[in-house]
Amino acid sequence: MSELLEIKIPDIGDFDGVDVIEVLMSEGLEVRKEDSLLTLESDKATMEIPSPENGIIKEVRVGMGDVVKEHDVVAILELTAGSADAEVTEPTEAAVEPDKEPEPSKAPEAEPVREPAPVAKVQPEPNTSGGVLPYASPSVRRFARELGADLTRIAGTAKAGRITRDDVKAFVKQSLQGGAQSSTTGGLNLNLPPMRELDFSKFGEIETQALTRIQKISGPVLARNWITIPHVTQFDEADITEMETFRKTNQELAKQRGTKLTPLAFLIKASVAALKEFPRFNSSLSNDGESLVLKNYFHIGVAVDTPNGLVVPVLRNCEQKGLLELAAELAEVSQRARDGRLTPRDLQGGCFSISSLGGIGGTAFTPIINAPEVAILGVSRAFMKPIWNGMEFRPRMMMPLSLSYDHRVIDGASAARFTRYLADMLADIRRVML
Ligand code: CAO
Repeated sequence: MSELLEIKIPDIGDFDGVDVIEVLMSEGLEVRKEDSLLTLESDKATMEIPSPENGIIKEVRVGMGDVVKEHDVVAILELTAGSADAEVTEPTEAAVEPDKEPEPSKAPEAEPVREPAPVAKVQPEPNTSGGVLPYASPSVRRFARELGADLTRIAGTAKAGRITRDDVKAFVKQSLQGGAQSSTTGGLNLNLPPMRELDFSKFGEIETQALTRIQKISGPVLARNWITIPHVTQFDEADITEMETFRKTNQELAKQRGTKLTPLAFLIKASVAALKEFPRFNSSLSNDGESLVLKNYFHIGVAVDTPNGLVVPVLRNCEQKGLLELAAELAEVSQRARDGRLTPRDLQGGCFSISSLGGIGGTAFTPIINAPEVAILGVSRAFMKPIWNGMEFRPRMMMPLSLSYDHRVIDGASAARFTRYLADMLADIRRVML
C-alpha cells in the first residue's frame, strides 16, 4: 500500500487562527518537496506551507477563507518513490479513505500516517538585510516576478493593503501604456543595456544551483535598496580592551544561565544608547519623502547567516534588556532562523540593524541599508593593535565598525559623531547606564 502523510500546519507563531488565502494544491496534483501548497495570512504577513515530501495530493482538507491553526491537518499526501527517507508504516483504512475524516477516537491507529514537521515559509516582511517587502502572497510575487513588475510600486487593494493578482495586472497594463518606468530600479529610468546572457559551458564545466527562496526574495530587495538609497559608509574602530575583560569575567555567569556572552550583546546595548543620542538614526523617511518618522522604541535587527540565506530577525525593546537577556534571546532567535522557524513577527518592526561578521573575520565592509531603516552597523573581527597613548604604544583590542547610512537623512558629520559615540560606549560600557 502507498505511504500516506498527513500535512499539518506547523508552528506559525503567536496566532490562534490564520486565514487561508490561497489553496495552491488540488486532489491528484503531483507535488515536489518544498512546493507551496497553501498561503496563510496573519495580521500583516503571509506565509507559505510547503510540501514536506514529493508525492501526490490525495485529499485536500481546507478551502479558501478557512481559518487554520497549528497542528491542523490540511491535506493527505501519497508519497512517491524517492521521497521517504525514514521508516514509514502502513496507514490505516481511516486515514486513506478519501471521503472519511479520521476519527479522533482512533488516534492511536491513525498514528501510522507519517507526521512530518513542515516549516512555514514566512514571507519575511521586514526583511532580509533588504527592507520591507511589499505585502503580497508568494504566488502573486511569483506572478509579478514573471511579468517583471516591481511590487514596491504597486498599491494593494485587498485587506490591509495586500497586493492581488489583479493589482499586478493593472500595474503592468499601466506600464505598457507608458505610465511606469523601469521595474528593477525603483522608479529610476537608468536606460542601461541589459545584462548579457552567457553560456558559461562554452568556457568549461559548470553546475547550476537554484537560489533558495530567501535568496530569491532578498536579492531584488537588496538591489533596490542599493540603487535607490544614497549609501555612504563611515568606518571607525572601538577600543574594546576593557569590554573584553568584562565579557570574559562574566562568561561563567552567562554559562550558568545557559547562554554565551559574545560582543554582539554589547553592540546592541551601545547601539541603543547611540540611537537615543542621535534620534535621526532611529527614523524612516515617510512614503512621500516629505518627512521623517522618528521612533521612540528600540528594536534591533541582527543579520543571521543561515543555510538558506541571510535573514534579519528583530530583537524588541532592547533598551529594557540586560546583556545576558539579549545574549540568550540572540542565541534563541538565531537558532530558530537557522532552523527556518522564524515567524512573521520575528522579522518585523526593526529600527536599526547590526550585521556582525566578527565571528568570521575581515577588517571592514559596506553593509546595505535595511530599508525603511536609515542606517546599518557592520562589525568586523576585533584585533590587537598598538595604540599611541601620548607617551607610548600600548596593545589594545580594537573592533572595526562600518556604518552605512542613508545620506538623504543623515549627513557625514552626524555619522562620524554616531560611530565615535558608539566607540566611546564600547570603550567603557558602564556609560550605557548613564
Ligand atoms: N571580534 C572578535 N571576535 C568576535 C566578534 C568580533 N567582532 N564577534 C564575535 N566574536 C567571537 C565570539 O565571541 C565567538 O567566540 P568564541 O567562540 O570564542 O566564544 C565567536 O566569534 C563566534 O561568534 P558567533 O558568530 O557564534 O556569535 P555572535 O553573537 O557574534 O553572532 C550571529 C551571532 C547570529 C550574528 C552570527 O552567528 C552570524 O550569523 N553572523 C553572520 C551575519 C552575516 O552574515 N552578516 C553579513 C550580512 S551582509 O550585510
